[in-house]
Amino acid sequence: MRSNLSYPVLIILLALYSTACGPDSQNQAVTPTEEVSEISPEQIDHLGITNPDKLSAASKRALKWPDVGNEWFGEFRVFDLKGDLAYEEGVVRRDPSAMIYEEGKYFVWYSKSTGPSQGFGGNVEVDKVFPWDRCDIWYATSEDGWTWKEEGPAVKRGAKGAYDDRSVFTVEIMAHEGKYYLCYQTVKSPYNVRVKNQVGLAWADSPHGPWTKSEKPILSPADNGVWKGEEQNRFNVVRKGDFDSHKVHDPCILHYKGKFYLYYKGEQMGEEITFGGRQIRHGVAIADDPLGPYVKSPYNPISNSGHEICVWPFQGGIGSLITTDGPEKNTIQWSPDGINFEIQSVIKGAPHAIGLNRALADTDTEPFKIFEWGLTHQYKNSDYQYIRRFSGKRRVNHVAKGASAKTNQ
Ligand code: AAL
Repeated sequence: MRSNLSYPVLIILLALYSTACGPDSQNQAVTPTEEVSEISPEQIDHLGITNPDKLSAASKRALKWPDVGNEWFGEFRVFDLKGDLAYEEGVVRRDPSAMIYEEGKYFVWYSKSTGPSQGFGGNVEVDKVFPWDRCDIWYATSEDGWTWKEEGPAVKRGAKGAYDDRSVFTVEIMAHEGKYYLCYQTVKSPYNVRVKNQVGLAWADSPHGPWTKSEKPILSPADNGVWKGEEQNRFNVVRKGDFDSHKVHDPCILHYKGKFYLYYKGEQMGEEITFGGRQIRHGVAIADDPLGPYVKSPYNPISNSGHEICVWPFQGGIGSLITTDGPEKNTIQWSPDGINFEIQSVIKGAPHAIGLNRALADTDTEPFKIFEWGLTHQYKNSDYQYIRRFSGKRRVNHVAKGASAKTNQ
């Protein structure tokens, strides 16, 4: 039976516990030294705890959960697009940017390449190693977000010898004070396993371009990792270095608190598989001017999980969708300052490589509004990916078939 008593301070000391009871005691949970304080009768009732004197490790964690409701909890559905962005055999279209709305149309930018990829087994000088290798950045427009017209290339690979001569891909758009900024990944040839990836920037006065490219990358990997041996093996390291010592990926610039926050995904030399999957973390670099210089935050990494960057301003802070890799994958997080993110909800799994709809109205009113609809990509197979549309909805109840949502929640 549940107790109605208040439990002002319950201190659980593993040291005390292990000497008193031993770790194999049947009635005690084995937990690290931990303090649980101020358990209210409401919390005990809400969490369904049987006996507050005997808290399992799971109940102790539950007692530390933030006091959030289901505002950040929701589900996604994905649909095919029409027109030029419908699946096209032999063509890769992937990693859509956010959408902006100009001239009565939605605009999106994306990576485009053709033909299958051969991987790293052959001659990387001539092969296409990944679907995102040998890409240029293209753009498309749509009046309704369903039927799209491909307008042509926006940013092409650089001339031989340039830092972006091999591929430009995984782009994001920022519209700011009448100007347009595309930030994107770059690779210089040869695209081998140990190649470093950087971030480039291009700007224009119109979403149709013409685009001026930065002469140098605006972001590069940390240079404090050390490869071991000469073999093209990214797991062999003398020292791994920072979370972004190998690659800086998935850049996305937000105008925030009068500055420009460039969020990105880091890949580390000597990446490991952890209990949450690949060791992937996000970082941020901040500039006073959209063209940079971008200075990496000393608080990096700012996530311990994730993959493609999906960030948006929300109620004075920044929201972030964390997918694919790491112990906190499939969570939506929020930070009051763009740096210190906390989990707000755990979701079933969201579409990957989301291109948010920056034109949606009232996205500050409730957290899931930003996911009303947007773009994503999907793998047809390992060679070909195509762009699709998602819609997301906050979820507030779980209703049995035939029952009413009012009576069966
Ligand atoms: C994506 C992104 C980056 C990677 C590749 C293409 O999911 O993280 O863009 O480089 O895969």
